[in-house]
Parts: sequence; structure tokens; C-alpha cells
Amino acid sequence: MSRLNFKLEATASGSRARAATFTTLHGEVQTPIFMPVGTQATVKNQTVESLKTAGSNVLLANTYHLLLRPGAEVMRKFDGIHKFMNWDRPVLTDSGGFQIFSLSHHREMNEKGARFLSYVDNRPIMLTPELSIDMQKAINSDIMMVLDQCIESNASHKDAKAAMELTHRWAKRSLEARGDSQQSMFGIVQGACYEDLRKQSADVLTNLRVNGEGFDGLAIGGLAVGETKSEREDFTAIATEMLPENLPRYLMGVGTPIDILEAVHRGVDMFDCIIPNQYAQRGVVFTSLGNFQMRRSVYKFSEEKLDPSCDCLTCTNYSRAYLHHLMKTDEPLGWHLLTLHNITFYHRLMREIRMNILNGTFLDFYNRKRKELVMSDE
Ligand code: PRF
Ligand code: ZN
Repeated sequence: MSRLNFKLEATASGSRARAATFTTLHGEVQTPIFMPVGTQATVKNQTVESLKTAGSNVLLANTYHLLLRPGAEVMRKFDGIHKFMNWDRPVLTDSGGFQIFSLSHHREMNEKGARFLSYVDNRPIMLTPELSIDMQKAINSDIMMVLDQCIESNASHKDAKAAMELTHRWAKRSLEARGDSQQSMFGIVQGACYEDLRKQSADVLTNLRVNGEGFDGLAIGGLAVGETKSEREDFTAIATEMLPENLPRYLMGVGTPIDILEAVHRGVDMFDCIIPNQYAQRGVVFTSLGNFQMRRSVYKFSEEKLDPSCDCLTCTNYSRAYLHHLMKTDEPLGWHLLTLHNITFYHRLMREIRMNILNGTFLDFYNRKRKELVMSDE
């Protein structure tokens, strides 16, 4: 049984989409959900107040970054990240496995853990499952992630199998390291683009028990790391087919609005992604009329509001011309306003998805929305 008291509310017909609720130490979560990325105990360019107006509920923070700075002592001083950043809603922490894989240059993996050089002071650090969980306890996140090894999705079967098996051993050590903490913990399915490995990984992690307790949810890792869109969709479906009905499913690091819609259709409940922030930083916004590049001079004189069907603070208050100007002059306010809009767009999409699942209209919605989002993706 999950500590999260996961309750399935509805499953769509003609689709594997589901709507559910679960309860964390900092309140209830309704799924499908999008969790903005707050790597450094901040969602870049946002305040906790602006995030709440956007509709954010769960934030994602990164153990890897917070371990290096400000460090465990500061987190402990504040009894965790909530008081530190003034966020009273749920927080999920990624374990650091993926960040070492994607961000560290001088890294070495062995049975014990992952060794890398700190980007703050070049000091060597050995991130073990035990250290990752210890830091996640200091952060006091509502949901902790196991330390895993994410490898390229085009890795050989032999390498993918070795990384998956190491991930399973680290998953067990992570769950053991939880001790008497009340925090929840998710396992992470790996196995690159191999059907047998994905099935085996889902099976092993679903059945793993330490002191009679298993994981409170399961994540799908190792996707959105270089495979094609159709491979990603196929392996998402293969993984979710093997996962238990009664636990939340989290697809890590995915994706664009259309990627998320496709994954919900394949049975995923939770998402995080840096795309709404990254796109905003580059001047790209998602709108009901398709994607706009706000740096383009076509907006120079436009008195229109950004997206006429969006009720965010950006769209209700500022013209396209002003936002264009802010982006052209690299003003931080431009990043704030465009990020706020993009995050609001994601949360609205998730609310529409959830509503349609609950109303029994998801399949129609999926078919309609899919065309709209694919068009705006081009
Ligand atoms: N593992 C962890 N975090 C992640 C991933 C993973 O495989 C991914 C893959 N897209 C994103 N974030 N721990
Ligand atoms: Zn808006």
C-alpha cells in the first residue's frame, strides 16, 4: 500500500488515461499533474506567489544542486525546503542520478555510487544512494526519488542491462536508507529502448519490499534522452502496462504539450519538464493560436494581449508589443512574464485533460487536442 493513499477516480474508455488523487505531507495532489522545475529551490524568474496564480501545486527540486549549494546544513536549519523557499505545497526531489549523467563531465560510476567534481569548488563528491536519500531527508521533500543510473537510449543491450541492474540494487539501498522517515519514495524504471528490460525493471521495482514496505509510486526514467518520438511513446506504453494500477506513475523529464498528452493517453499521471521555462527564456510561448516567437518583429506594434484565451497575469495585463520589447532588450521582466504564461498554459492543459477524463470525454478531447498541438509544434 502506498503512503500516498492513491485513489483512482476515473479511467478513460478507448484510452489508458486516468484521473486520480493522492495525499502528501503537504496536501492533496490531483492527477494528471505537471510539476514545474525548481532546481535551485526556485522556479527561475518566479515567486511562490506567481506560481500559485499559475496553478502550480507540486514543485520539483534537485538533490544534486541543493547538496552542492546551499548544502544539507542549511536545509536542516530550516527543517527543509518548504520553510526555506516559503513554499507550503508538495515538493518532489529528483535524486541526482540524472543530473550527474547529464551535467557532470568528470563522473565515474561504480557499485558504491557516482563520483563527480562539484561545479561549486571542484571538490570530488561520491553520491551514493545513502547520501542522496540523506540529502532528500534534509530537504524534507514530500516525495523522494531513488538514485538511478540513466544511460543513453541507444545504449547496447549489455550496457542497458548493467545500468538497469545497478539501478535495482541502488533502489533497494535507497529504500533501506529511508529508515523511519515519513517521506514517500518512488522507484525509477530504466532499461533504455529494450522491451524485455523495461518489463523486467517494472516488475522488479513493483515487487521490491524493505521491512514489508514497497515504493509509493513508480517513475519511468531513461526516456527523452535521444530516442525518437515514436520510440518514446512505445516505451512509455510498455512500461505503464507493467506498472500496478494502484500507484502513481511519473514520466521523468517529459515534455512538450503534445508529448504530455500522448503520455497521459498511455497511462502516465505525473510530469516534470524544463521546456515551459526554457522556451520562455528564448522568447517562445505556447498559446491557443499556436507557438509564438516573441522576438519576431511582427509583434513590434501589436496592441493585442499575448493569448486572448489565457487568464494569466501576463495575458490580462500586457501587449505583445511590450513583451516583444522586453525580450529584445533582454529584460528579466520579460522572462518572468513569458515563463508565467507558459507554466499557466501547461497547468490549464492538465486541468482540461483531467476534466475530460472525469467527464468521460477524454478520447474525443485527445483526438481534437492532438491535432491542435501537433500543428502548433511545427
Ligand atoms: N532519472 C532521474 N531523473 C530524470 C531522468 C532519469 O532517467 C530523466 C530522463 N528523462 C529526467 N529526469 N533520476
Ligand atoms: Zn497567459
